[in-house]
Amino acid sequence: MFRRDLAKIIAGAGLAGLAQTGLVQTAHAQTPPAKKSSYKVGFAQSESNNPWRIAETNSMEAEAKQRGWQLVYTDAASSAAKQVADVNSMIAQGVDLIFLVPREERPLIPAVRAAKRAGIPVILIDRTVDPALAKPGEDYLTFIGSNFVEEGQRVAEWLIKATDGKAKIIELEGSVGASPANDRKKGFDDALKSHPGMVIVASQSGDFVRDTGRQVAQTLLQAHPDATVIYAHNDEMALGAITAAEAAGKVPGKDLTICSIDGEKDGVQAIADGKIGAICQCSPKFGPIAFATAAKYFAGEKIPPQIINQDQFYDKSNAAQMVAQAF
Ligand code: GZL
Repeated sequence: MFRRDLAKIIAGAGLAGLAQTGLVQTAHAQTPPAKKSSYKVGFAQSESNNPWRIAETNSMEAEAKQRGWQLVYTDAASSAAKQVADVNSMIAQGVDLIFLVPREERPLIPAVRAAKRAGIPVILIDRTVDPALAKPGEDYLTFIGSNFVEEGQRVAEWLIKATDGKAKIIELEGSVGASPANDRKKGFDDALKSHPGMVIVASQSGDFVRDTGRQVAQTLLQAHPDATVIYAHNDEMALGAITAAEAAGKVPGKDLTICSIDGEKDGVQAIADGKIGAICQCSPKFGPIAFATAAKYFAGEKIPPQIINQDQFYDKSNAAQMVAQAF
């Protein structure tokens, strides 16, 4: 059935028509709409459940206002299914472009493909989709964000030095299925494989949320009282882990080495206070780069398939003077 239909489509509509069906991967047609004085763009946010996400939304809204573009903003409230509906609604509204933070790597792919079929470019910011199923420059215009595998590697390298290669590690993972959670785990865990003294005794999701991170840390510290390290995929969960550790009578920075990713103010301050050892930055301030990339697209410039942010690294050598610039 499929082969016969495919033959009919090729015979009838030709490759262009075939491309419209999404049956074959074609390079993302970078044919922007006619130049306008301003644009109507969608921003499909995944949720607003921590300071990082709120800072990202504020950055995007500020940039839209500064440029005088109309922003169609949606918040999926931590539901990938709702985010799919939000993107489909933007397609129906005929926006000129969609900024999307796919909450999880797979559920958003059909919506990304639907936008392409509708001729609406999608820029993935901050998080990405499963690269085995959808590729930048083909299924969507581009991905702008950090290299999450590298973030995990950088924290692991710092930790190996900080513990002389000997640690029992509790890992607090981000939201299940999210690319930063998958890749920060991969980068960190793989970097430890050549160091047998670095043992991950437990790894569980705290959903990137402070209080969930606290509850998970409390449970895992009870199960592993001999743990010497907590690696959290974001500062919010690391700050929750500090509360759990202190409630268990442990002194962060003395009994436990805590490290994480993001670089929010409270996290960098905790380094200065000696409670967190190190944080790899992951800035939420996507507004300028996201809108500048969209403006280049609308001006007919070629957009690269990936634009990778450079992340700072905070430890006791620079935290005190860097707190002011943290988000
Ligand atoms: C990373 C971003 C993550 C942050 C978390 O780009 O998707 O989501 O690290 C946030 O703090 O919840």
